[in-house]
Amino acid sequence: MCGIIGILGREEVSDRLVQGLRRLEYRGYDSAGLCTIVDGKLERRRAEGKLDNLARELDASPLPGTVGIAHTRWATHGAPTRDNAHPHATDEVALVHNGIIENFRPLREELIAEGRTFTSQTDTEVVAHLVSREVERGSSPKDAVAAVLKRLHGAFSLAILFRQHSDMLIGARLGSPLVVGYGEGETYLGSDALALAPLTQKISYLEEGDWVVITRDGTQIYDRDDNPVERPITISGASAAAIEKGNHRHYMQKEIYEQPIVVAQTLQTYIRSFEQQVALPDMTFSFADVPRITIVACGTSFYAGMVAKYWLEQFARVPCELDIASEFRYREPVLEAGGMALFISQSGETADTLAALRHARAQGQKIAVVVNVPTSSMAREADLLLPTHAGPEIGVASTKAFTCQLSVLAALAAKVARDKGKLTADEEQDIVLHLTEAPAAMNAALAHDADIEKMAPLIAKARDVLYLGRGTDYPMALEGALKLKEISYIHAEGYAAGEMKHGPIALIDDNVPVIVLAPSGPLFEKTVSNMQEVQARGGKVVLISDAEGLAQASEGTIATIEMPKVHPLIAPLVYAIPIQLLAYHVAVAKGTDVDQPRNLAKSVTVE
Ligand code: HGA
Repeated sequence: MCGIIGILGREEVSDRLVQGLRRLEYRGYDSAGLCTIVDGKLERRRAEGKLDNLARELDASPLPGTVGIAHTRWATHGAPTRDNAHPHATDEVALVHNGIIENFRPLREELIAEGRTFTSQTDTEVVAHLVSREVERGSSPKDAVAAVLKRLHGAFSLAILFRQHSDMLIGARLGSPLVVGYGEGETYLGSDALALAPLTQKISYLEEGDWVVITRDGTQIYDRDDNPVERPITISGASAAAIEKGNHRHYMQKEIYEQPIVVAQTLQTYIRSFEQQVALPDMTFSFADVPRITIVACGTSFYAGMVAKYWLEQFARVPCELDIASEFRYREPVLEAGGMALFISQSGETADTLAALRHARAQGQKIAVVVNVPTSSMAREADLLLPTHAGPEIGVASTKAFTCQLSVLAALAAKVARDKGKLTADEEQDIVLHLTEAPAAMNAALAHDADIEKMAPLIAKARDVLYLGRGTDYPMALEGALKLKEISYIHAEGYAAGEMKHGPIALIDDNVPVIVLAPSGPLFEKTVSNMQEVQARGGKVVLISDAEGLAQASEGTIATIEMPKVHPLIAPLVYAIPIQLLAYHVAVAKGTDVDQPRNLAKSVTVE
């Protein structure tokens, strides 16, 4: 959330800053802004709303300058207006910020008492004034930043520009990601390697508390105690091409269609196909000794975690807790000694999940993470890193990262079960076999796209929608409802099918479509009974099942979506496709902004 980019360049930077923001826009799109130094003055352009508004502003009033910073915002403090858009500036200092300055109120009061005036409602502006005050008192930029960083509480990353130093950029990171990129005679700052992808692949990841002074003579990184430190330069491999839309109308559509390939790619690294075994990276601890697993995540990743809980308990017979990351620390969970805590996050930077990870680490838990960015903070803080190989996910509504998470979690469950002696080699082979069938089954599910598109208008006109499922289809029902909420703005709820009769069934009338996930298998009959209870009360049902299930239960439904017949283990991977496509087509039918839905942003780096 909130994207930052900075360039200390040899040539003019403003076009490249805007292009960099395009690669970061998925992180926030409430407003955007840019600042360079022109004729010894800090010059800004800022615009409310999408980046195109800023680009238009720059066309009308271009900004020269060879050093600059830019920002795309997801507002936390202050409305998404032009005045609240970053960069925030005084005459001396301009800066962009990702995160929250938790103690901004007393700092703001202190600065106002000294006669300073504020022009925004953001927490960020206090930092500009604090640094400026130090500079105005005669400090060097470096000393000014070192002094101010010690006064800030919260999680943030910053890129700072100084009026009197057109050859300098300073960056800082505490809790929100920031990378340094090294080019030919140029140096960059960015929220992630992707933002810098066409500029350079040579990247240093700043560690927690690090800050960096970039000048034309070189780059010096300091740690939180202001000691000069070296951080390795890695070749990122991030490719700007990976974030093109190709022939697709939206990133979300592209990412839905990529799933068979990226799931296969991911599974490949967790399966030894010749031996028909699951294989995890080398470990410093043994699952055999883990008495309990605590799974923590947010949003779609939380639902992947819920599916994993079903699998881990079923295969490995290990007790599993599941927590929403933003609640985890605050409910003071009791964590068993020797336990493993498993964190799931697409970005690996989700602030709530990262804070939960650190809490679990402090409680002596072994830390396992499933992330899509192997260089992320969570990846770097894990005892066991389980990467997904989904490639960059740009659509704000998670799709391919989710199914890749499920693939990794299935392999993990099988491995834990094997190490705990709860799974025979034959059973393991069986699981591997089913997992390897998943990509083809997902392709077969995608073949029903046109049918789903045709029935989407039925859902598009609804104000409320219910999703029902049982077993692992229950988290999938929750995920289906979340997808609808996120991109089509339809109020949707997911329920365990058997729970309907305990309350939610009162919601049923003929205006509320009920989408039932019921692959044929051991739970089919029970789910269908719950579906019939809904139909008996005039509910309008859409049934998603395989040919066998539809043949038995489609009578009286308003629509059906056919899925290939699959083993229950891989059903979540396959049934993810119709719920994603349905949300997608409903959103397109309603004309909402599929890739950048209102109020949301990807990679939630604030608590
Ligand atoms: N607090 C700042 C930055 C917000 C942010 O990083 N969001 O992810 C603001 O509201 O502008």
